[in-house]
Amino acid sequence: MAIDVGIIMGSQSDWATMKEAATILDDLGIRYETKIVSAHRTPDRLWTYGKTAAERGLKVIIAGAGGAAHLPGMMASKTRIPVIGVPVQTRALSGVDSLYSIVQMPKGFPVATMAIGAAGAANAGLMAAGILAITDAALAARLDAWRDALSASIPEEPSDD
Ligand code: RP5
Repeated sequence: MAIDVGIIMGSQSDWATMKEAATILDDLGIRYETKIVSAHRTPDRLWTYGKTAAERGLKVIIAGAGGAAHLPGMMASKTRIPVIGVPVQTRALSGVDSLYSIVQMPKGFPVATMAIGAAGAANAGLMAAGILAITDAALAARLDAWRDALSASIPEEPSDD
């Protein structure tokens, strides 16, 4: 079976955050791979990944990085496959550095940038699901059910517990 989504990250230390995207894809039955691909430490790996992503059949790439977070943008420069960027929260600047590094792409090479940290990674999984659901009715039904379940879990009134 073909892999639809590539989850890539700049470092092993990003995995705790990027796992949130993987969990969503697991919940929705979406096939994915996970790779460490660093714009600065493994630039050749980045190049090869971007160059072969379309021919390998990937449909969406989720890219997370922190600090000088060039991975999502560089990947978007190398492949036409939609790239969803996740700014990983950093200790020094709380992830604002990551966010600014990812979001301010020049015209021509977009990155769909999520929120900083775990919520952004989970939303990246949901965004990938939404893109894939356009052409996959069964996935669309699973995604609708996931959204309905989340809505149903929200109480109507606050409690002291
Ligand atoms: C970035 O530098 C990575 O994406 C990571 O968020 C950050 C720190 O990496 P480590 O020093 O923890 O490997 O390239």
